[in-house]
Amino acid sequence: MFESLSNRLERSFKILKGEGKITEINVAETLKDVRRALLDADVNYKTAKQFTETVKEKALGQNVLTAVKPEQLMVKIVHDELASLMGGTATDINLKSSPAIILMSGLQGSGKTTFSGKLAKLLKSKRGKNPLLVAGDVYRPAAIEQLKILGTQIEVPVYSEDDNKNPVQIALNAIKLAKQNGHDLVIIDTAGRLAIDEEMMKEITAIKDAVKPDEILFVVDSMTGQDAVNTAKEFNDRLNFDGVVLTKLDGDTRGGAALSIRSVVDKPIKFVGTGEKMDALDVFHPERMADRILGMGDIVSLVERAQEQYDEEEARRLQKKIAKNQFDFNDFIGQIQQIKKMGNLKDLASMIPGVGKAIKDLDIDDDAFKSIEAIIYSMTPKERSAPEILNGSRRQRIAKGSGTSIQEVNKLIKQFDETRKMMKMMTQMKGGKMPKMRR
Ligand SMILES: Nc1nc2c(ncn2[C@@H]2O[C@H](COP(=O)(O)OP(=O)(O)OP(=O)(O)O)[C@@H](O)[C@H]2O)c(=O)[nH]1
Ligand SMILES: [Mg+2]
Repeated sequence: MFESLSNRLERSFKILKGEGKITEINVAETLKDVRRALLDADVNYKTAKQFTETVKEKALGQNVLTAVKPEQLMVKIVHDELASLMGGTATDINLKSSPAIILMSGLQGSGKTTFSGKLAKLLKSKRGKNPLLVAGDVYRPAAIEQLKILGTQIEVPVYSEDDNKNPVQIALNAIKLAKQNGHDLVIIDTAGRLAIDEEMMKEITAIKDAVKPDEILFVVDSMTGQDAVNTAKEFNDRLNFDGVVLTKLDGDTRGGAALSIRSVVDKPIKFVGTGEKMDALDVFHPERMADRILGMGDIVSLVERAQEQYDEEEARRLQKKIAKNQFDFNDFIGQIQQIKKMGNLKDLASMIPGVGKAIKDLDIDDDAFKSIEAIIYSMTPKERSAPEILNGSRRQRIAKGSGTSIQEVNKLIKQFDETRKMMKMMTQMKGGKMPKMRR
């Protein structure tokens, strides 16, 4: 799977081999190569550009970890960004209603009928569901037959009406029957259609409006690369589907669809098909897919361990300084950087239970630290490490240099002193334990 992309990325990381650290220059060279690899894998141009820009920012903003080499750090950053590009965490399908109704959509031959069977089998065996498959492709008698054969194979009943050419009615009748017979899951297979075929698009919209599905899944052949992404966009504009199923990942697909769909339609990939057999179905996990693409799981965990260790050492170092009342402005600015790295302040604060609602209308943004940072950066290194020496004339100079006022500088220093005292007290109270900092 994605073999050529894997090889190309691996080669890109080699550019950093032997380099002492990540610099503007070597990172640019590496990422030029990464971008080319992505484009060759048929990743959307904008997506590839955005991707390398994010990686660059992360790479240059990293702490220098002595335990890992620049190329290893780069593997880890690219890995995490690949996972985040594909949606970050796995997204489950919605099966809360009874019966839960799942509607298939997609182009001809994309794999809808095969996937309908696979999904019924998976949800029956792994989630204890009692599914009913519905033959909603009324245009080809062979299509109904195909679903019936699959149904027999996986021992799931198939609802069909051989003489009825109205898929809306068939779907409604099937749901009625499902309720009578205690099926808690209804999977509606539909005919393949082109987004440009207005009649056919109206038909699936009518089915959607009539049955109000809990999940509309868009099934797409991953071999079609960028076309898959474009079709996804067209179907999504019409149907506002809930998730994507990527089929035929067992072939020599280059990976473009898997990597670009999320960033183009902003809908999660939920399943991947990896063969023609009824059990060739995987729940999609962005992290695991990133592992597979890079095939460098050991490096990723190595860097993770080093980062954790760095955090622990850093916390220990700070703790010592606080206990000795040596916490200075360098540490202070380091802490501010850490907080900023964790992301948007308002988002962070709203994760604290009860705080979210309270700060909804408050204007907290990441500029909150701007003047604090400006003041600290206007201090000399000596002043930062020995704040005691900050007399009146030094404060005057800092205010001028940072574009703030002497009052603001005084206020910050006073707050800093108080914080320092409080931190010292806290470490004494808690027996010297500091909470671990996370990046
Ligand atoms: N290798 C491979 N083949 C697949 C996969 N999924 C489906 N197929 C094959 O692709 C072909 C088309 O699959 P169908 O399930 O009939 O596709 P469909 O979307 O229902 O097609 P229409 O009903 O004609 O629109 C069949 O030969 C399947 O066996 C997959 O994940 N891997
Ligand atoms: Mg079909």
